[in-house]
Amino acid sequence: MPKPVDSSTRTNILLDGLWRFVPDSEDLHEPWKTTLPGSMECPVPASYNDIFVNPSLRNHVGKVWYQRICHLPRGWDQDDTILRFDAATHAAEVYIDDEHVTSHVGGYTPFQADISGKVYPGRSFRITVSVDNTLTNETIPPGKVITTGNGKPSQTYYHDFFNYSGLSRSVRLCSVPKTRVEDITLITGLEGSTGTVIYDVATHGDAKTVQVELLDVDHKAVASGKGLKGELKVSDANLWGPGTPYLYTLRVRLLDGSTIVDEYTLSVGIRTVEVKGLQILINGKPFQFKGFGRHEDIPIQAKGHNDAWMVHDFELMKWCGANSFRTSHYPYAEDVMDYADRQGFLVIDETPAVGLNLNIVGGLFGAGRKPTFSKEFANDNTQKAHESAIRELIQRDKNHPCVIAWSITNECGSDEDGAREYFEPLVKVARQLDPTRPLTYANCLTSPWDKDRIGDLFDFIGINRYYGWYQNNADLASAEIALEKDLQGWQSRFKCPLLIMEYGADTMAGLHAMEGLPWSEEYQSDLLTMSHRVFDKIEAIVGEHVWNFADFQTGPGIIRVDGNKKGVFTRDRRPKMAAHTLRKRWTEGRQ
Ligand code: GCB
Repeated sequence: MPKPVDSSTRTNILLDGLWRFVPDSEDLHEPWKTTLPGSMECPVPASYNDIFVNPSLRNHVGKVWYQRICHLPRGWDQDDTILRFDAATHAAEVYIDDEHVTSHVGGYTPFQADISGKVYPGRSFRITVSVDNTLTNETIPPGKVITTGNGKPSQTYYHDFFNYSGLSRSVRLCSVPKTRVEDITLITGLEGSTGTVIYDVATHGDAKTVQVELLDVDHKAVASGKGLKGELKVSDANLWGPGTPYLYTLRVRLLDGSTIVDEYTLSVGIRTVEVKGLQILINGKPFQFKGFGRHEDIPIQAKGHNDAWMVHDFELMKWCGANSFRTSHYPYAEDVMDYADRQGFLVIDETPAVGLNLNIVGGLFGAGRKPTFSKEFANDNTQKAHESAIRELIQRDKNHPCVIAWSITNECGSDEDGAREYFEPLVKVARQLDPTRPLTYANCLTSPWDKDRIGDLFDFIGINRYYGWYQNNADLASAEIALEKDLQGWQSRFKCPLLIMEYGADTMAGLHAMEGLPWSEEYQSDLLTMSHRVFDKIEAIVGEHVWNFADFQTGPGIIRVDGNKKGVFTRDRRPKMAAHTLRKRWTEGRQ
């Protein structure tokens, strides 16, 4: 089902707020059959980890239980009732009263259950959900549960952000007609000044007549069509573009005679994306990316979606002069994608396939190498989970004009045996699902240009580099030489656009030093400036995304001080010196 919308035929009730909550334990038997024990309540949407003052819950491994009582409104008897979770990190089992109604694996994409016939208008019912945060070598992202010295389970993982868990996005009850719009796929194009919108509508039930209209911002119809598939043409179309996000509304109506059986509306941005030579063209014009790798990460609520923080983050990005970001390292809340559509930000939309690399630490610090693509780690089941993550991401976000590319993995072991065999089929799936958008991945330094085995499968390549930080630390002069040599290598071998997807330095806000001291605000700013000098010399570079927009929480470790500090803003969104440096470059063209 497409994202829930309100319309003349559809109603949604948000189930956000406090839910009963309890971590799983041996004492709980079929807890969905009764009221959850204890007095804990957990807010939705929020990760549960930082809500309670309880280290063992913060680091909990396994299931937690959420529960609430709902009422189905009187009058909800004609239509179907859908229970929709925008996300549950990472796996969920859902029960209505005593009955299991659905399960889902994958922490950042929506799922739903048709609960019609299990709930009754005017009567209450109980929703119970278990959310399991366990990561194994066969989940995306991967992880491993180990037993610590004191015999307790502990979740380890291969990615650099905290394994925040729970119901971090909204839950809704949706009333939808029995005959309804079930899916829409749009492809927009341009023929001279005429905009084209190819549409393909799928329905549930037997729709007699399908009427499609494209409305402008004043709600005037500018094009219309009939039937499940067709093409709309808009002469002198207003285009969706970076900073100029014109959105039309596609209104699909299913009719029985003159009765509207279902009405679904969707924002449409008419725009094109193309990779040509060393450039990425948006609406036929070369685009230069300025922006960030980000995280969904705020104090207390953690990965919980929050509109106030979202709007503020976009304002800060605009202040810097940014025009784009990557959803590193997982699909962000749908509200973020909708907002990026409306604000005219370009988004590189990434799957949660981060950590498919057993050699990052070994590669950086010279420890022994282990095979990533093997029975023991990224195996056939991992690949299946990865494929499903790609399918669910593209299904969810395929109609967003802001999404201009799919990134199917971050920093995999792309130089290793088995990497090509693992990725080639996944690239094929992604291209079948969406032949219109470029595909990319973020390359890691441990798989350099002369050893990488997958770069040619993609339309452009994302490059993550930390010269001046993990390499040539405190020596920006040598870092500059090494960075340039590295990027020249990629350009000469692959002859495709290169987007710098990560570069940066950990920085303690408030630490100042006159001369090149890593962790100081000056050093971070100097490192960015040094990198910009190099980027500006390389023709294939189509822009830069700084790592990271803001400081974020990670698992504990000797190279992390209360998280990763590479933000140009602190975790509470105060600017470091680097934010001003970026603003100068991105708004005034100064280096
Ligand atoms: C990377 C990863 C990112 C880390 C970053 C770092 O290459 O893609 O997830 O947070 O490095 O700061 O080490």
